[in-house]
Amino acid sequence: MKLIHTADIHLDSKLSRHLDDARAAERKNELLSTFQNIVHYAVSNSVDAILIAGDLFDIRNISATARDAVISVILNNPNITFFYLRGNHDAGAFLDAFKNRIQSDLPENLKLFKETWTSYHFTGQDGTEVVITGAEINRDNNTALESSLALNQAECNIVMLHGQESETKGKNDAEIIPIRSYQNRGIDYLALGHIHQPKIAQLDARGTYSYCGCPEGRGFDEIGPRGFNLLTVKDGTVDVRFVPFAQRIIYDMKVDVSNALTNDDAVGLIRSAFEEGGVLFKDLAKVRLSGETGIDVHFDIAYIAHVLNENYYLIRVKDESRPAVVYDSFIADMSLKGEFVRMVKDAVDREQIDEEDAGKIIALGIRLLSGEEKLS
Ligand SMILES: [Mn+2]
Repeated sequence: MKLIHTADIHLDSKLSRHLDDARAAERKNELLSTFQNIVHYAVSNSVDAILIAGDLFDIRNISATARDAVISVILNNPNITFFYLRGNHDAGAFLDAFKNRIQSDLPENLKLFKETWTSYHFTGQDGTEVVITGAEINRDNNTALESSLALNQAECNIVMLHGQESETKGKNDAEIIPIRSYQNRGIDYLALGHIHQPKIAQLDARGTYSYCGCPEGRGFDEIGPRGFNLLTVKDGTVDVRFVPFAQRIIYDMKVDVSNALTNDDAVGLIRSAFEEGGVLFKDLAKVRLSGETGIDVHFDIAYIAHVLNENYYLIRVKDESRPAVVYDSFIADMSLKGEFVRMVKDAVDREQIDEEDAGKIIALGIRLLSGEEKLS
């Protein structure tokens, strides 16, 4: 039997923290189409069920577009069972709208959970059996959930929860999942949602636990490959594999530009770093220029970003490089530049400023004295 574990899709996310209006609108649609594509993947790969471990929607007022798309995908795929655990961002409004739309009870292939444990005995197309148990954590029930979980050790058990994993025992004050409390309880796979960074780890001698992460990075704080977990249940065990699936990957890259003399040199180094790192034209990247540059090198990051943005979906550039401190080349200079460098070096020797600041001061001073830069 094959199952998909997804979570934190956050349909209708505003995305405005990192993206301009046009791209935010486009990424919002991409979140929705990625969810639909996950279902298409399930259909074409004989997946029996999709486990949604919370945060399917981002806000309480769900758009008609997202609501209708999710309703259609559930109604149009009766052979796929959707185990939908509502997370801390989800709304009951969706389920009300769903019932309204079909003027009857929710369809058989949509399974829900409540604030106490609910178990579903589920049989796949190949006859494999699994028990899927879940509960929706809130501020008041998490210690009760820990103590009331009762699984049949003889079954293959998948447990679904949405909350923050914690080393320590849960207090009744937050959506906390104390992982240790779920050890040696008969869990084969603990399907979690809430943390957006994918993670697969050993739960105990028997089981695995995993945050599958959000299927699309939504900003420069959600970097790296995103996708879902494909679970294969066989002979009472659950094998888990992360499937990269995001339409665009978001990167955060440090690029050493020590050897660049011009903006276009820097662009060239960034392009090479992108090629090496597998960054595609459709991707997003935050590039941090690093290293020690020549004293008369000055990067125009707006220009560098502009050139890269002609090819890539979205590139942000930040200059974290610093000028190498090269006293020697000016120290014997009889000009005003030489006098200036000697003055700064003197301040370093007397520990009035540090080497890093000295580098920046010298670089700016030399440019000013060369007439390249105006004080503003
Ligand atoms: Mn979330």
